[in-house]
Amino acid sequence: MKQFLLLSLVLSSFIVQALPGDYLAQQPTKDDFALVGKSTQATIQLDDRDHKGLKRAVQSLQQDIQKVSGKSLSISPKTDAKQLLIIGSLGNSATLDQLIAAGKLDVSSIQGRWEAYLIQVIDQPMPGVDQALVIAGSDKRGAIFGVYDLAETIGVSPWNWWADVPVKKQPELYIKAGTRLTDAPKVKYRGIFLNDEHPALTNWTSEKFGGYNSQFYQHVFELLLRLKSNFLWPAMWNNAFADDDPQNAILADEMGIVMSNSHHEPMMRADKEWNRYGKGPWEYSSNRDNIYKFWQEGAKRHKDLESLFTLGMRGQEDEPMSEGENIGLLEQIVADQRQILTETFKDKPVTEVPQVWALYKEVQGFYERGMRVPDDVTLLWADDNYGNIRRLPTAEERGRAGGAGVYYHFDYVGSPRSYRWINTVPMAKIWEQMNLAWQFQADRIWIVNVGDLKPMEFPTDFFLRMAWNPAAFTADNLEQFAVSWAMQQFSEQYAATVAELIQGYTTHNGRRKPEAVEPHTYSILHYQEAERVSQELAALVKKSDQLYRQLPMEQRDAYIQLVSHPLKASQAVYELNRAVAMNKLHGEQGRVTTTYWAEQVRYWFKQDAELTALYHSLGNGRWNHMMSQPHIGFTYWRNPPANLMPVVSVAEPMPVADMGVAPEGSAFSWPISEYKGQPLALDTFYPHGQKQRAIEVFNKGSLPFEFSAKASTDWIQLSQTKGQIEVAQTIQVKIDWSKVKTGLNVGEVHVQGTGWGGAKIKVSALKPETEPTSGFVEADGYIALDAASATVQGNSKQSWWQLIPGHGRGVASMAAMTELDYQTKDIRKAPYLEYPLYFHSTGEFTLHSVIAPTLDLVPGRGLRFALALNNDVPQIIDSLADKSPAVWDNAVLDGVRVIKTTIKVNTPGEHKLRIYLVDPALVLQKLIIDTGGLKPSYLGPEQSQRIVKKLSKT
Ligand code: REL
Repeated sequence: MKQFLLLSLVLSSFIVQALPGDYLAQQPTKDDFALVGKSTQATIQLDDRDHKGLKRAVQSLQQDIQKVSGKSLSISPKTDAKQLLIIGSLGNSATLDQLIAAGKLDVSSIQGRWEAYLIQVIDQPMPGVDQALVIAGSDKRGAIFGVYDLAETIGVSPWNWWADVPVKKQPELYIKAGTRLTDAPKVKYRGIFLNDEHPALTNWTSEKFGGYNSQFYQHVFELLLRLKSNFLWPAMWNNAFADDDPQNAILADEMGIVMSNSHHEPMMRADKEWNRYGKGPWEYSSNRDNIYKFWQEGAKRHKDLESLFTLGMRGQEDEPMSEGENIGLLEQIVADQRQILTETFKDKPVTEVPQVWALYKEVQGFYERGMRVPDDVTLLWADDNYGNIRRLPTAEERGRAGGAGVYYHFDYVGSPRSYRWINTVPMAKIWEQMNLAWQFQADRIWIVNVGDLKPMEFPTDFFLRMAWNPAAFTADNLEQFAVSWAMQQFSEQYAATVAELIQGYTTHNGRRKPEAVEPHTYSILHYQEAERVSQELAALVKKSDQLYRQLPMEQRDAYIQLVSHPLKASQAVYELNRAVAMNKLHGEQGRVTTTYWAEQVRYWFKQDAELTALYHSLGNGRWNHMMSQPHIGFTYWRNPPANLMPVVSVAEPMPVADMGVAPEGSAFSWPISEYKGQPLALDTFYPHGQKQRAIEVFNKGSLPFEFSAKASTDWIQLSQTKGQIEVAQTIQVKIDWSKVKTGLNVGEVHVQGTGWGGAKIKVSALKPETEPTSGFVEADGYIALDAASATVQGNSKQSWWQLIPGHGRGVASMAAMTELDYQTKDIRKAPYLEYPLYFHSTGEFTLHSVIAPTLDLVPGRGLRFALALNNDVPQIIDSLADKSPAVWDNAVLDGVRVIKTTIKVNTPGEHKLRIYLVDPALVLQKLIIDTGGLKPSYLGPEQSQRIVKKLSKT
């Protein structure tokens, strides 16, 4: 976190290329173009002939300029002003033609390209005009994107309407003289899928717009265009885009959005339309004629509207086709669908009608078993619904005319657990996966399931901007993007903190989605894990609240939506679960604090409801319903119908004093331990391990009592030896290592209070024979390493280990990357990560390699790495050796896969652990070597202590 902040501060004035350019003059000179000058203002010139969608965008720009500067620029087809903002698409603007003919404008950089635009300042463009700013698009959307580029540049965030981000007001707006920039997208279709939309989005749309009609969709389309995207799968749970409001499809086309339907809705017809109009069963083998006609109508309806036809067929409501529907039949279905398209599009060959085959869920299996579609159809590979791409094109597939795309998820309804409530996907995870898509040339379609859209502003923005130009995003500039993004939404001085907070809460949610966090997820017994996470979140919330108080009033609503709500709501769900776990433990131990934890559960449950209510009250209910997705009380994959307050126990304390004693790391406490025959002990102390361990002395009754604690030997140090207990107190136990002999030392702490005899807690301290000289030191029964602590050896242009900051459960991960299709031949020559270790013990130990839940997305390759101790022959590990559903379930819930292997340490002392690169896409997060004392926990222990060898002076 600290590293992140530092980097952010250093770069806070740096704008990532992916955000609009810096052609707005902050200190204008007389040569700059005055869009809005002191006493002048430009006229927007737009040809009457130009696209209606462009006109709409220009009108939005006009309003944006007004919001920013207070001045309303007029829009005119004429060129009779001194200062002109000339906007047009090539071939539809006489003014652009004139400038090109006069040699004033060179459009060769955009001509003939898909969605390209050029923004240029021209002096004396034509007689009578002093200066012009030209926005020329190679086509309709190119021009629209140019217009919205200018809107962003003058200070209007794409989230102005959708997240109440205020515009950055400036009375005068100048564009730098000499500005000339060209841009065009790298991924052809870039879009979102509105899905799983009930209750939140559906209730909101019906309250605000009366349903999923064109008044609603107009805002979705505009958002997409402002984010320079062009593609939509509409909401479909109980909706049919083109049928609910016939204007929907017409408006999409007019504004410039290419419509399609989700993977189980072929031929531009919604699933729900079949319920409304279909005759007979949705079974092609038995009801071909009716389904054929149904599809014919879809093709006809969308013939003149820009569309991407989904081919194939699945069962209704996202189910596989019924048994008996086989590859042969599916090939027939695609052939029939092509036939329909051929008949409908008489004016062009069917190969020029954009079509996609979504290889989602079971459909990928059809492909793997040999089913093929015509070459011009785009193959849409999907993730596993949890953000891990299942497959990317092979070299042969990359040669297909239709190319490939990727369908990704930020939201999902299904097993092992739905996640529909809040943003849970860290930016670095999206980058890591979509960068692979880009490397493997899956660049025709990038579509992401954004659920209700609203809580996914940041990842959606990131995904779509990355789709525009994936090459501009590298592991090294991701954090800069977050800062630049934050700068666009809020004042510059808050940007670094905003980026840090977003990174903070998404790292937390990436560790485990709130819906899947359970009371027992994070350990309340070991490594202070649950408490540590609690402190991390509390620190973020504190920072967030401080920032909130400093923020100008007008930025606060946006801040709640984009930063503080998701952070605090994630904290509430986490703390609720921690409190349930504490309530259970304290209940079992009979503590008076049981009731305190029950109240904590109620507090966080109420807090969650209040956070939702606050969100819904913003702007007089502007976002009412938007956070109404139930998210507490899951018992299986499906969400509960409403948030469910967990069952808690309440203690009725005895009217006397009664002592209990619990050592850290143990669910047992005194005196229960006596009856269970479980002697109490603290985990063994090591010189380089945990510094202190706690003994809790607690009350089970309502009257106070005196206690005393005595160590049996002078090397055991206690933070206190007596006191009065009303509720509970903690005695911290430390070791005075100067008084400890080499080998195992055993003593005890005797705690006396009420009750007979008192509690005796065994304390052991193990002083190894040798003093560690260098490396991460074995202590407490393990060595834990953060992947990013490696020394990287042997990186080459063909294959390399890449540090990805902000990735994974900690601060960074190490990813195996290679040139496309590169195969590691000689593992000994492959790049490797090296970790210096220091062992006190010898033997066969289990190494836990914690990796991202990436899949073997390159056919024929696994997801392998190799490991070796020192110069041993590297041992190849197939991280996907176990492909059972249960293993996958755990991996996606845990956000990591843990691969266990055995390593043999023959001698104590210094060793080197090496992790060799074998297959690309493997991402290493952490390594833990269990030397016999590793305790169960979710994240594993924090990194072990490292001794750095002092260089001897020469
Ligand atoms: O994430 C998906 O693509 C599917 O789950 C959806 O298409 C599907 O509509 C699901 O929400 C319906 O139950």
